[in-house]
Amino acid sequence: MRIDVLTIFPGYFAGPLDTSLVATARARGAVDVRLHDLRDWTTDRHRSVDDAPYGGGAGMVMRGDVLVAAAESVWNDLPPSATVGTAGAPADVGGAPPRYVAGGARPRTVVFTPRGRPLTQALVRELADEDRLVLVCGRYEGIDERVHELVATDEVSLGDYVLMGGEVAAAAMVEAVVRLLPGVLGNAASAAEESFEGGLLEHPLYTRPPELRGRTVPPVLTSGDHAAVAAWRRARAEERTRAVRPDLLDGTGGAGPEEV
Ligand code: 6GU
Repeated sequence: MRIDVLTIFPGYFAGPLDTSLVATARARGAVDVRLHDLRDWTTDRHRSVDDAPYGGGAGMVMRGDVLVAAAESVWNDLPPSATVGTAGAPADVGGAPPRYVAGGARPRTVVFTPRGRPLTQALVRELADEDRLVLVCGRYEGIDERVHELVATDEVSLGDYVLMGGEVAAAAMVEAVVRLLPGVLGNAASAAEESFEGGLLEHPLYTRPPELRGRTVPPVLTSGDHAAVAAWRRARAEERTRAVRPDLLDGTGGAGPEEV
């Protein structure tokens, strides 16, 4: 899979991309992550990616011309010079029309925004099946509405709270998607047993030592009775889900099990 990330803070991703399983997946060629600095598509001396909102109001808005030019570049593997300043019409790349254009056919392109639909494991599974993902990180008070119309195939939020930009959400999505790619997790079963995959939160886990500050391990786990262990884990998972995420069980309010 190839993932392109468009951001004004490419340096933010150094940690997440160079750590642990994501780093290993990249080294093995399971995923090709490419970072792009949105300022490479700006047209002015100050390289500005934002401007004041039409109609007035507080805060700044991310410019649609910069984001559309960046998306068309990355979709079509064109250098910034081919699409910078093409707000009025798609880039003219020597006769042949670009394969992907804003508002037309385009790779799966996620714009991160608190107004998007929440990132769930169901969406992560869906995205893990794509050949390409383009992730667009918003900043400032918001993004020009025409970017949502012309660039986004998906609008995604990390949850019901406000961040300063989409970078954390993009890093979360990369990590969630990459761990589902073939060959990335050592033990395929561990992906299926995780919280959410069965519509429940994960049961408690224990490892050595057998006693920790006076707390022992539930005897069933050392009984050798596999059926009893499975029943105990199922009961604890249901108990925990009922206590902290009842919406996963009864379908009221939050995403139901089939949506998680
Ligand atoms: Cl994707 N962006 C911002 N700015 N805030 C958020 C978010 C995204 N998801 C939750 N809060």
